[in-house]
Amino acid sequence: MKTKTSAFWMPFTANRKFASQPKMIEGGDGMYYTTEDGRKIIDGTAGLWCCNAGHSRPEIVEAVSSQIKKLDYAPSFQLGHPKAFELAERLVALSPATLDHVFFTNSGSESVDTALKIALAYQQLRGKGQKQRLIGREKGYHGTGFGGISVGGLGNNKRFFGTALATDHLPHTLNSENAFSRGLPEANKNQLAELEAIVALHDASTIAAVIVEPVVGSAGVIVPPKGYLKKLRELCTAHDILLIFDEVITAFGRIGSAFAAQEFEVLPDIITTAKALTSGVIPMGAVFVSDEIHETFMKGPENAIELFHGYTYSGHPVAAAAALACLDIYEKEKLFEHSKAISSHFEDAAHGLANCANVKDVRNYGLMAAIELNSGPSGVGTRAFEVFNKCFFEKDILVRVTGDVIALSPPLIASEQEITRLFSQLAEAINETA
Ligand code: PXG
Repeated sequence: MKTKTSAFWMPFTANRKFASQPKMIEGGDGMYYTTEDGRKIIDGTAGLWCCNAGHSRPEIVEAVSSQIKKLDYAPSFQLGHPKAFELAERLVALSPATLDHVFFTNSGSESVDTALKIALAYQQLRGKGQKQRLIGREKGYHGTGFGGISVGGLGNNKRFFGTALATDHLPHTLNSENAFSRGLPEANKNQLAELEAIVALHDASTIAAVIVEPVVGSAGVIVPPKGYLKKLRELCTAHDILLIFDEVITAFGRIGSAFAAQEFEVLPDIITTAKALTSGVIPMGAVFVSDEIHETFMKGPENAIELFHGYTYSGHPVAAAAALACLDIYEKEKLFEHSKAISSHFEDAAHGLANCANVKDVRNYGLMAAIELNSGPSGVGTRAFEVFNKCFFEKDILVRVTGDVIALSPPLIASEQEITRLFSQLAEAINETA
């Protein structure tokens, strides 16, 4: 029976276009989705960059169902349940040393808002209350809360919704001279000069934090130039500004290490995560906070609430059970190591599309890749959207499209053969759309 589509107002979707040609997914298993018409398609995007362990893993299904039977819900306000504490301990064992405290949320957007609020409150608590400005970056995506869109750098996500917070933005690092770079592009421009200019303009005494995605996801896999993140850390430290890494996409093996902070050997003060924390099975996010920041809050009278912030579902037992089962899979199957091991095959496969029709750039790091096309005759995004449709309906692969960029981020369980097939099907779709 055809599904009725009018009641569900779909997020970030051309709703009327969708209704005219719905793309429905009815099942998931490992690397594959099953479509409404019964085709098995390769999931080239891990859902929305989140299903790192693959779909419908029996171990997670079992952990979730037995948790619901035992304890479906318990508050985390002035109460606790053991799974949330167990999960926090497991997580800080994975995170960079000194980021030893975890605040639970339910999404990446909530993780970002939480991180920004902690940064602002921290500055007040240590007597630097003037430090209230937040610095994001052009093309940054930090979710859709008012905090996230304020520091975010994508015009469409901001322009209808006012200007909530005091912000400024670093320039993005996409540079056409570096087109077709494999992995990290060369640092052939001083892309952080603007941070010095921003500090000169507003003064460091008014700036609380800088937030960046270590590798930009949503805006089309923009890989940091060599040395950029280290330099950013140095400048933040020199000006007494907190550095927040938004790792909602990059954490949990997407680029080979548990966190991008470890991959790039740069220690931020706060890391935001969500998505692959539970492999997308149950919504959950986690914000990792440094000892120094946490300590600053843990002063004052012991009976006083230290941070007036939290969510009904912070540390939800079923989400915590899903996350623990998911971390077990990552560990047992060595999926972060596997992700790293197959990343050079993935890189070769992605750059194998450099000569396909209308390809303008190929970018990659870890298991993230972007194939950027020249805009089609009917405007930005139309050609890439056509490729997306062809992939879904004819080539049996799922890819992600933003603007003219086709993004790939398969589950970490992908085999070399599946990656080869994913890119060869995509190459056909691109050439047939020329
Ligand atoms: N930060 C980053 C870096 C993200 O990528 C969020 C925050 C917000 O997370 P939630 O869970 O609130 O959606 C994200 C989300 C895409 C795409 O296709 C990317 C995201 C979400 C949906 C689609 O690029 N990233």
